[in-house]
Amino acid sequence: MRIDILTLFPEMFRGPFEASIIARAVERQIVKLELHNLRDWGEGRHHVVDDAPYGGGAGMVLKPEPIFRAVEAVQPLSPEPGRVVLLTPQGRLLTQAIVDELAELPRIVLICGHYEGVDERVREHLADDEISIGDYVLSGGEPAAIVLVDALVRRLPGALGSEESLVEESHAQGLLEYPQYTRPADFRGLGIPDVLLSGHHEEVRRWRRRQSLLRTARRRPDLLAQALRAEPQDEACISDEERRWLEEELETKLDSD
Ligand code: 6GU
Repeated sequence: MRIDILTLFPEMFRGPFEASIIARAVERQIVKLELHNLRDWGEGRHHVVDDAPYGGGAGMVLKPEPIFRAVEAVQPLSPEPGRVVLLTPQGRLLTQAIVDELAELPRIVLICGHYEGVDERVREHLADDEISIGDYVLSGGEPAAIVLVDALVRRLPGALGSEESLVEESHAQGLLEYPQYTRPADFRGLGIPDVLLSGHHEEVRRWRRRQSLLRTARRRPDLLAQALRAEPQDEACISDEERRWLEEELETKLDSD
């Protein structure tokens, strides 16, 4: 996969891209990450990229010309044109399903918005997709682009080591992770659940699954509702026995539709 990133702050990416799983994936040529400074396509001698909003108001708006020119210059750098994704708080909320969809593409071009916003014509006539990483305001799209790249890269074949992939597989999709412990078994008088020391693999598996369900029910009722609606072949799907156990534990009835 190739990801081109158009940004006014390429330096924000260097640290995150030079560490851990992303750096290793780049090294293994599983992903090609190309940073481009939008200012290179700025207007005039001062490479201006922003201007005041029509209609007045505070802040500056990213001008359309530098962004259109940048995309038009970057798309031909590789044979297949990339999906143009604008990172903005108005975008569709990023989920694992969206990450998995984007991870199938051979190429993506990310545009990082900044200042008070981006000229609407970029959204309407240049971007194929708009993504937000959550309902809070960032100063720019850069941290969101880093989040998206991280989530994408770990889905690419070969990006994770065998141990990391195993962790991925054991994580019930659509449910929160169960509690994890490592040595020592007694940390300052704080113990760990006995079942984890029992050596009964089936018991451990059942305990973890139930912890996942309980945690999801208490912290993310929205995710639990989705899992309760899942098809039987889905790993998140909750059996009748599990549902009854959960209802007892929560002392409440759960909707079955
Ligand atoms: Cl993609 N950009 C900005 N500026 N803020 C955000 C965001 C993006 N996603 C959540 N908040």
